[in-house]
Amino acid sequence: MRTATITRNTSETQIAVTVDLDGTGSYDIETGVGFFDHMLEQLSRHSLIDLHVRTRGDLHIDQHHTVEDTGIAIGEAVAKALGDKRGIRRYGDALSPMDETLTRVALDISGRPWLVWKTDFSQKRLGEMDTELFKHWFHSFAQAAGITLHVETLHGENNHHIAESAFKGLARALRTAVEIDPRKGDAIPSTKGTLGGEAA
Ligand SMILES: [Mn+2]
Repeated sequence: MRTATITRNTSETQIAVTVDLDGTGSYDIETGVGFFDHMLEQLSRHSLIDLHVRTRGDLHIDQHHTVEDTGIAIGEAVAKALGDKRGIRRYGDALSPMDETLTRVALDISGRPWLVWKTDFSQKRLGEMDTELFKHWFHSFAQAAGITLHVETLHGENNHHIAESAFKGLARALRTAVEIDPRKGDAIPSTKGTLGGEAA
């Protein structure tokens, strides 16, 4: 079973995350930030990764710790559920259109975290969510999951579409990359024999 649960408690946030990589895209998400919940629901629905998230964060300060630590916990849960990554496709990409917006996402479950982020917002907030936190969430997730992640919005105007196309693109790329490739048997998809994060 490729499932994992992460609980993460600090003075700033208390988080419980459960993932099932071989799920159906069912979710139950409450972070206290409505727009953020909406994005994580997209992530689950389009990756087919079941996602249960409960975050109680210090929202009386701002949303920073809530968004960052939820990204870390989801990344850690995905990494834990992947285990030694035996049999996975490893690479995934998606062109993610949403009306006038088009975002390209490419990723490698490499064990070498990296984020390239070429996505800008013209509004400071979406709903009550600070738009600068989207980059921060993707960075936190990529670091914790050990994923090389490229996100680039090729064009877009509507800020809601820009954010949503990025999360949906991540979802679809992740769906492919975490999937078991029946042609690989139980091989670890690296000529080094490990995807533990050693130098390229
Ligand atoms: Mn939407």
